[in-house]
Amino acid sequence: MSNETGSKIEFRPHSSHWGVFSAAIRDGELLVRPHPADPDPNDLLQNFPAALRHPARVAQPMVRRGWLERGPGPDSRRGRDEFVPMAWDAVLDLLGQELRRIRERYGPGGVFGGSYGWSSAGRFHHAQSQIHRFLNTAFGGYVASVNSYSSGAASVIVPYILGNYEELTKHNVTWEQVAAHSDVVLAFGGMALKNAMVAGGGISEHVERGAMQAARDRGCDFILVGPLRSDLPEEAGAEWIANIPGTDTALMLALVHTLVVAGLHDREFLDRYTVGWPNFERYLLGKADGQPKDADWAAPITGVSAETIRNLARRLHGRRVLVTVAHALQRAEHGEQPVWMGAVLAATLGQIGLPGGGYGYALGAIGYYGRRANAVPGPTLPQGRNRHGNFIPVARIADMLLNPGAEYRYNGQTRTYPEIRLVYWAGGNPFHHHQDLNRLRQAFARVDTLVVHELAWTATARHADIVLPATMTLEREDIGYSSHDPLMVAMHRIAEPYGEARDDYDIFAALARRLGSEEAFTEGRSSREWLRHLYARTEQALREQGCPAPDFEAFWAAGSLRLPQAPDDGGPWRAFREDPDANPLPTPSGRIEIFSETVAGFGDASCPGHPAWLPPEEVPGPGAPLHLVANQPATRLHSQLDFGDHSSAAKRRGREVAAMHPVDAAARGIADGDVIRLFNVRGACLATVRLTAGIRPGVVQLPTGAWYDPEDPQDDRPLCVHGNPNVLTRDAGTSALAQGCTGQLTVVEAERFAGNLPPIRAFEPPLTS
Ligand SMILES: Nc1nc2c(c(=O)[nH]1)N[C@H]1C(S)=C(S)[C@@H](COP(=O)(O)OP(=O)(O)OC[C@H]3O[C@@H](n4cnc5c(=O)[nH]c(N)nc54)[C@H](O)[C@@H]3O)O[C@H]1N2
Ligand SMILES: Nc1nc2c(c(=O)[nH]1)N[C@H]1C(S)=C(S)[C@@H](COP(=O)(O)OP(=O)(O)OC[C@H]3O[C@@H](n4cnc5c(=O)[nH]c(N)nc54)[C@H](O)[C@@H]3O)O[C@H]1N2
Ligand SMILES: [Mo]
Repeated sequence: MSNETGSKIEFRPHSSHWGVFSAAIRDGELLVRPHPADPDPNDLLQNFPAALRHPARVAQPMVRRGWLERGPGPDSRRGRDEFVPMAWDAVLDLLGQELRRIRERYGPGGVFGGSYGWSSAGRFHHAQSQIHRFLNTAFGGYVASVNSYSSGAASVIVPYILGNYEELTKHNVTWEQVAAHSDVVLAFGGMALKNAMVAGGGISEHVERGAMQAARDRGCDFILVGPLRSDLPEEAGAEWIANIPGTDTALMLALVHTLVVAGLHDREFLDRYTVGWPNFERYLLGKADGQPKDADWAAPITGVSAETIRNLARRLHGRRVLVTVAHALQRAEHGEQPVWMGAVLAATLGQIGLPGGGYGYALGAIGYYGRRANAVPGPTLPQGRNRHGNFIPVARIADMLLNPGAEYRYNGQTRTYPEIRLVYWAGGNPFHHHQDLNRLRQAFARVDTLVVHELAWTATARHADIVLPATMTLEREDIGYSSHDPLMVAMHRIAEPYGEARDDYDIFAALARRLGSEEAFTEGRSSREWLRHLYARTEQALREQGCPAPDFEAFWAAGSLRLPQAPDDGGPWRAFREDPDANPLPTPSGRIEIFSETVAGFGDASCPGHPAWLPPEEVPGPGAPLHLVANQPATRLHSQLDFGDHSSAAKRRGREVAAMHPVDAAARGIADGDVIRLFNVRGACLATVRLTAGIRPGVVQLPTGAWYDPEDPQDDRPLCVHGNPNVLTRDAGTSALAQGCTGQLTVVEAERFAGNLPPIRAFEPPLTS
């Protein structure tokens, strides 16, 4: 490539979930520049340069020794075994044979192909779409997963109470409205700028900081409710109410109670736009259980004084109030409740459907929320139809593998876990995303075969039987597109593939050939032909709307295309407010449901018919007196490119940094910069501690994403020396309704780590022979 000679440097356009950029290679080094029009670009892009040729990359196909010698079958040596390199043709033959064996003996129901994960931004080489398409078109289907780790509880409850979940996050209150109209933004869990840095499919403009600054300049008050002061940026100038984690529902109940007894609730709104208020009000006022949910009741539960709660409630009355609830709140026990109760609070204030007011669920959590939608569709790879049809709620994977045939509740149904023989993953990292990793290891020991496509030696790859090296985004051509960012990007290839890495598409095409279904999978197209084909949909829509519609060659040469966007019209809730009979919500009653007959009818005590305070099972106590908040990392997307420079530079003593209050540290003889051991009944990890008054006492925060690094992989419950909080989190569903992930919160104890510091080996390739 001419740009690798060092003489001629040509920056080429590319994109990632954490920003649009251009890149070039000079003297063998990758240079990355953010998109020039981005008002607030982020440094996550700086994870690319060191990552591109890092030894943590997977260089060639590998097969686990035990699997090779003994054949498929349950094996507790997964994650403890060495690997044998194999040539591509041989490994593809072997895997093709294994896939045939599974299909003949067990059918598609023997394969778990959910393959949850964010993969990369390009819409064609999106690994999760590729694997689903492969399993559907060339294998006959698979056991799938539904919902996400992001919004497991919200996405199930919202259709019963508010309407369409996608519309709630993507077609509702925008940042433009916040800047222009909101008087008060009451943000449960905040809206940390680090989170909005990221948007699936790519993002060319980070607008959140500017919008908060503009709102603030206009006199808008930001109020942050949550354990970390950094959950709102300085630009917001927020007041901080540091409640006990997991208690927001009680706080919201007390706010509503205060409004109701003072007669400050919007009766007209509640009558006209909601159903079930009287039923809920009986609970609120304590008519049902003798306990009014007032500020005095909530104070000891939430750790917020009754006076603070009452004052806050009064300040909300009569102003344009936006209530936001971070995804994080529902990634916890009874996570459905704060989602529902946030909507009830916004309804009590009569604000839903007003510009800059109402309910901005998850606003700020991801860069494509609170933005205008594109007026034309983007490229998406058709996944084909899954004729098998069975699924699990995504976060129940370990339960499924450990309990085949067992019954469980989900969304009003009693379902049965299938018996899985082969697990196939491409584009996700369950050793990043799942909870209770020691339990996950046991679960993965149960299957016959675990196949992983990866660009790097994640813990998931290390636990696999067959590891196929995938290219990373910089090594292939693609199209970057997100439904709420106006820039569609022609992602040019920046570098040659690492080692023997191949595109997921080419790997699946070669396997499809071995299964006799190559044509069904590829439709006879090369990657470049697919890009042209997928682009055509956008081109046609542009032409139909009378917009400039460059052909693929022109788009590719230009490097990007600015798309028309839809007006910021407030979405279904604005229309509903204007005329609830003409524009009913798609809930069972067509109204906002404060009591849901449907949910009540499921009869699950863990999610009753109206929002309620349901005390969690897991609370701080002897042995684990501290809350642990395991939130999103600021320096990377999840576990991706944790071996990159930006992520590495933020670590201390090679370990992930945990935040702790000086009072909690002093009580344990811990000083800033010490390595600490965090532990509970499930496991333990090390982290380097940073002391800060910006965290509520009694709470420790350790972000996700440091790669799982067992001190002694032979142990059943090894110490993670690097700081992965998922060795500590609990693997239990939010409720019988949604069975969502509860990884955000757990309880732990912390102590100064006095022993010799174990080395970090997470980024060294595994042993081979
Ligand atoms: N404790 C706790 N746990 C959590 C959360 C929490 O709040 N607390 N949050 C959860 C949430 S919201 C989410 S969304 C999940 C995220 O969990 P994941 O989406 O699984 O995390 P990623 O690190 O993004 O995993 C993507 C993987 O795909 C690989 N990859 C990238 N590009 C390619 C490619 O082109 N081909 C292939 N084959 N592989 C590729 C990357 O190397 C990486 O290993 O984590 C969840 N886990
Ligand atoms: N930089 C970066 N950005 C990301 C991601 C990433 O990995 N890196 N991941 C993206 C993804 S996939 C998702 S789904 C979103 C996730 O969006 P969120 O789930 O909203 O993000 P988190 O950072 O996990 O949590 C936000 C904050 O909620 C607070 N919090 C936790 N528990 C409670 C509680 O009980 N009550 C209150 N009031 N506050 C609480 C924590 O202090 C935490 O910092 O982020 C996205 N953005
Ligand atoms: Mo997520």
